[in-house]
Amino acid sequence: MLSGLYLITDDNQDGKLLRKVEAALAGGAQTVQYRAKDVHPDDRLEMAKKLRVLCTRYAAKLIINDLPELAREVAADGVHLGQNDMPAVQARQLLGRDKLIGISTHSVEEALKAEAQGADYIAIGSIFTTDTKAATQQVGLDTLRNVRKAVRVPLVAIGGITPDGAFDAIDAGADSVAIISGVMADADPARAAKEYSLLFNHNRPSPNGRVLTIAGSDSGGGAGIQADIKTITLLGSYASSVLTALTAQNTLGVADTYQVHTDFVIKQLDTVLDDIGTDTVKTGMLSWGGIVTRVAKVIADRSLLAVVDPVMVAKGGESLLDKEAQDSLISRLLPESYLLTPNLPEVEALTGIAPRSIEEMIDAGRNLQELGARNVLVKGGHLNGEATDILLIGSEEYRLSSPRFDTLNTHGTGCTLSSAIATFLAQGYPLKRAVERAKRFVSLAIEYSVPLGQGHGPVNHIQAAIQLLHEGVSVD
Ligand code: 3NM
Repeated sequence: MLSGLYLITDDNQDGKLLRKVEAALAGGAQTVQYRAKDVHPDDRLEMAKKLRVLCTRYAAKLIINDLPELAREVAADGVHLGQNDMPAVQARQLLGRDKLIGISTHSVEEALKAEAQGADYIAIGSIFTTDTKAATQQVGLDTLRNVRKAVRVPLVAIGGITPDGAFDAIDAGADSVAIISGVMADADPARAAKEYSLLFNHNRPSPNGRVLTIAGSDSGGGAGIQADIKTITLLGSYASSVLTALTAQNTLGVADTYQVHTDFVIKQLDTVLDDIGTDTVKTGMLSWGGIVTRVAKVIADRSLLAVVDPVMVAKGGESLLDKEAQDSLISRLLPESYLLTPNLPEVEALTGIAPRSIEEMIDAGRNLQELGARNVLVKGGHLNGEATDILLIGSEEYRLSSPRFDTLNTHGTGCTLSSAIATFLAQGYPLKRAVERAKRFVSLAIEYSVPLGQGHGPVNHIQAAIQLLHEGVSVD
C-alpha cells in the first residue's frame, strides 16, 4: 500500500541530490521517485543504483520515472508512467506482477482508464499551481475528490503541494502526496519531509501523535512539565517527558530550584527517543547553557521538529536564564527550532529590540528567522489593547488575535500554548491551523480558570479540552 510522503527528485545534479534524498528519508519519506529528465543515461544508471541502496537502508520504495528498463536494471520497486509513456500492459510484462506501476492522470476518465489497465496507484494533478512542471493543467481538489470516489487504488496527489495543501489533499482522499520543490528546494529537507509526513497522523485513533516535552517541574502543577503533560494528554496525544530541573513552586512564586545534571537530562532524552521516539518536541525551561547546547545537538542530530518556548523571563520580569544559556539559546537552539514562541520580553532578550507595535513585532520576528528559527510566533500579550500574535511561516505573515480576560489566573499559559502547538502538529495539523487551535485552547483554559492558591492561579486544562472537543475540529 502506497502512503505517506512520496518524494520526487528534481533535475538538480549539483552533487547534492543524494544528500537531500537521504535527509528526506530520515524525515520520513516513504517513497522516492527518481525523475531525471536531462541526465546522461550512464549518470542516470549510476544515480539510480545509489538511490536503490539508500532506499533499501531506509525501508522506502524506489520508483523510476518513465523508464521501465532502468527500473528493471536497478531492481526498483516500480515505475511511474505518464500518459504518453510505454503502455502499462507492456511495462507489466517487463517488470512482472510484483512491481508497482503508477500512472499520471488529470481527470476521472484518465484515472478509470489507468485503473482498468492495471495501475497499482494513480497520480492525480496538478492539484495546485506549480512552477516545477511547465504545461501541466491544474485540476484542483474537487477532481481529486471525484477520482477518490471513482477508483479503488491508492491515490497520489501531485503539483504545487505545500503542507497546507497536503492537509486538504489528504482530507479529499489522497493516500500519498508527491512533492518536488517543497522538499528538494528547502534548505532543511529533513524537517520539510517530516512536516509533510506528520500530516498523515491526522484522524488516527488516540493517543494520536507522540509529543516529548523537555522542561522543568512546577510542583504547583500549573506550569512547566505538569502543564505540558496535562495539555498533551487531554488533547489526545501521548506525552513523554525529560526533566531539566525541579522547582519548589506555588502560585506565589518559585521558592527553590534543584538542577538536574546535564548528563542525566541527555540520558532521559536518548532513552526515550531510542525506544518510543517522538513526532514533535516542545522545549521549555532548559536552565543553563550546558543543557541548551546538548539538547540542541540531539534535536539537530535527529532532525526533530521542535517547538521552542524560549523560557527566559519570569512573569515578574526576573531573568530565568544566565548569560551563557542565553548565548547558547541564540547560537545553538534557535537554528534548530521549527517554531520559536517568544513573548515580548523574550524577543527583547534575544534580539535587543523591544517591540512596541505590530510592525516592530514583525521586524523582530524576521530577525529571529535570520538567526535561524524556521518559523516564529511572537506573542503580543504584553502589548496593550487586544492581544495580537504574529505568526511568521517562512516568508508568510499572519496576525492572530485573541480576547483578553480580566483574570490573575494565567500561570502556565506559555507552557500550555507551546505544548498544545506541538500536540496539534503531532496530530497532523499544518502549522497555522495548529497554532490557531492551540490559541483557542489557551483562551478557553484562561476563560474557565478557577482561583487556586493566593497568587497567579493555574488555567483550566480539563475544561478547555472538553470545550474544544465539543466545538469540533474547525477553528479556521
Ligand atoms: N507532475 P512540485 S505536477 C512532476 O500534474 C509533476 O502530473 C505533475 O512538483 C502532474 O511539488 C509535477 O514542485 C510537479 O509542484 C510537482
